[in-house]
Amino acid sequence: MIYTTCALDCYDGCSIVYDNDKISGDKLHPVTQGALCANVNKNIFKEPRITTPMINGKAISMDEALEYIASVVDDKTLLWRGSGNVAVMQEVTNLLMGKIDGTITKGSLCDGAGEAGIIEGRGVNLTLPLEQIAKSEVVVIWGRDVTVTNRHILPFIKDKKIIVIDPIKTKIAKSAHLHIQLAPRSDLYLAVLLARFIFMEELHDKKWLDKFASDYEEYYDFVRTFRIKALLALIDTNLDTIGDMLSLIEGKKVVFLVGAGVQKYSIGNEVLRAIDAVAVLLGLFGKEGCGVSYLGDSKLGFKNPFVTEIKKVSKVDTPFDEFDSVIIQGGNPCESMPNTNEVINRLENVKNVIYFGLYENETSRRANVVIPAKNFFEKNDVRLSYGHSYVSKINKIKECDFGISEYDFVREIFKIKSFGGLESEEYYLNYWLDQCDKMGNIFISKAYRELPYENGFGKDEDEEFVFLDDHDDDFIERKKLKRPRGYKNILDKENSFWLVNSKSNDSLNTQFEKSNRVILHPDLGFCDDEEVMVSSEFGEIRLRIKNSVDIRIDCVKITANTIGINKLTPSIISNEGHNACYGEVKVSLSKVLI
Ligand SMILES: Nc1nc2c(c(=O)[nH]1)N[C@H]1C(S)=C(S)[C@@H](COP(=O)(O)OP(=O)(O)OC[C@H]3O[C@@H](n4cnc5c(=O)[nH]c(N)nc54)[C@H](O)[C@@H]3O)O[C@H]1N2
Ligand SMILES: Nc1nc2c(c(=O)[nH]1)N[C@H]1C(S)=C(S)[C@@H](COP(=O)(O)OP(=O)(O)OC[C@H]3O[C@@H](n4cnc5c(=O)[nH]c(N)nc54)[C@H](O)[C@@H]3O)O[C@H]1N2
Ligand SMILES: [Mo]
Repeated sequence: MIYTTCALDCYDGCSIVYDNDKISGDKLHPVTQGALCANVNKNIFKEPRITTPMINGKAISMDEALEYIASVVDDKTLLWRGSGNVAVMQEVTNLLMGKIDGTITKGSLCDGAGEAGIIEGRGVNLTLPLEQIAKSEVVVIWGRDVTVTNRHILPFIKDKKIIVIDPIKTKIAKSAHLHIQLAPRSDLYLAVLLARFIFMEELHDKKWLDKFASDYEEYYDFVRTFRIKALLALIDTNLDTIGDMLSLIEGKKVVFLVGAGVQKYSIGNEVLRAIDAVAVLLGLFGKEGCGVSYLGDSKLGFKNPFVTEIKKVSKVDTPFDEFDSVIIQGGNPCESMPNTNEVINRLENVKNVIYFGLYENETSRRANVVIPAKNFFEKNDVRLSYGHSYVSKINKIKECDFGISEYDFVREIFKIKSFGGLESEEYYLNYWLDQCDKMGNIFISKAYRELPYENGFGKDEDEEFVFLDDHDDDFIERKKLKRPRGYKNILDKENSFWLVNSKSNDSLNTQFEKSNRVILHPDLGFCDDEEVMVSSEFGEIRLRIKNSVDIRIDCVKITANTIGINKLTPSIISNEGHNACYGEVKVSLSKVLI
């Protein structure tokens, strides 16, 4: 029997037991509790792997491939790393970039805008322990699709009063006590409105605020600069609903589970800061059963042996064409990055596109050098988590006679180029583990706090919460729709829909099952399975219709595993946190003329 851990990019980071050639969820792990999702149980084994290194479509040996890569990488090389595997050893390739004076990326396709907002307000992004979530009375699920992306949290929120804030009637919204089906990109306004009514109804915790967030009167002035009627219209809600929400949370132990969905916008940082402010006003930080949970900073508190001084370019709007060689590791930018038409154009001007991954995809097809990787069952590693504070070892459970691990890749290229200074794999693995605390036989992150922000905000817990005091938004100005040409618009009304991004059960971003669906409201008059052209100012894709009453009529939902989705999305960068803004786009629909 061997214990290991799932390295897929997910809140849950499950602990796995390997026995008799079978895997199962670790029953004793506090988060996994014996259950694994379809992605690890099934999909990962079904997906055909890349087994041979290739140069220009010709199969070659691994040694030849590594010799070739060693001969082309230099100071005009970019490493673009995705999050196909989120374990710590992925970053060992930074050491190679350091040696060759190469370039890596900065910014995030994922949670960076929200994290920037949290840091502005709280000073540091601490993870709210699941044990505190379990002690709450009311759970506000705000832009997180827990039954899809974070299902191991479900036992911790069972039997609680649930409020869901999401433009989609998600599975959990259907059984919630209250679902606010707000317009996309209006979360900031909802949080501002909630704050206003908290003040008006004197629900704020003055005693606590005087100590931990004493600028609250100024925040009251700030939230009063917004007109209530205008806010209600933007959010598409009414005063009764706001009242219902406040009466559910008043005087209760409340946790907010905020997901990536609220911050895929240029103002994503402000959204998190305004949501935090709602919790702050109610005095919900640093107390049992209370707090705001977001995607945590899993490396917080650790010394990272892979941080070296390296040049950086944007991960969101990457100037690939400024490099001679681009190494793409653990990612699929030709599908996952925004504005993929532009990504593909730029990559076409790169001499050497080196794809280092597990599966064939739109990116591997455009690479002239392909290196098969090993998956997380085939190498040792250490897994931190953005959903909880447990740290687990990834232990190799099987040998694989093809592919190469990231550590071996770096070691071989160091050898060929006679670079020194690389420590053993063991050394790096222990470097991470040795920094952890231990609870019984479970490793736990250095940044773990039983009650985060109990003594205050900031790195040293001696600062106050910093409220948002400015709001500047030019989205309405930028949102100029171009109508698609060559297709007849069939809608009489304004043909402009929010693109709602979310994930799917049977995929992990672009890995595993693919979709070709656009989900929209039946009142738009399309038939199921009908083909439609979805267009934005950046590109267009053909998809098949799936009607659903769970979606607002002004939205279309396309999941992250849909082929071509990012032809529609903009490569703009969030105001703070250098994040992608997948939601900041309106699309139009046209019937496909046969
Ligand atoms: N429209 C839209 N786009 C999105 C999102 C969205 O919500 N909507 N979500 C965004 C988010 S949150 C994220 S995190 C990004 C993710 O985007 P990416 O980081 O590009 O991740 P994936 O698309 O999952 O591609 C992962 C690839 O990693 C490879 N891989 C897996 N394991 C390993 C390994 O151990 N070693 C190596 N070398 N390779 C490996 C696999 O071949 C796989 O193809 O996508 C973003 N894109
Ligand atoms: N099965 C599975 N699990 C995954 C992943 C996967 O691909 N598949 N991906 C992993 C990754 S990389 C990440 S980052 C996490 C992300 O997981 P989550 O934090 O759950 O984030 P998303 O799935 O991006 O979006 C969550 C919800 O936000 C809603 N939403 C969209 N726009 C808005 C808005 O403007 N306001 C509000 N209030 N809600 C909005 C969507 O309808 C959706 O229900 O999940 C991880 N877990
Ligand atoms: Mo993500």
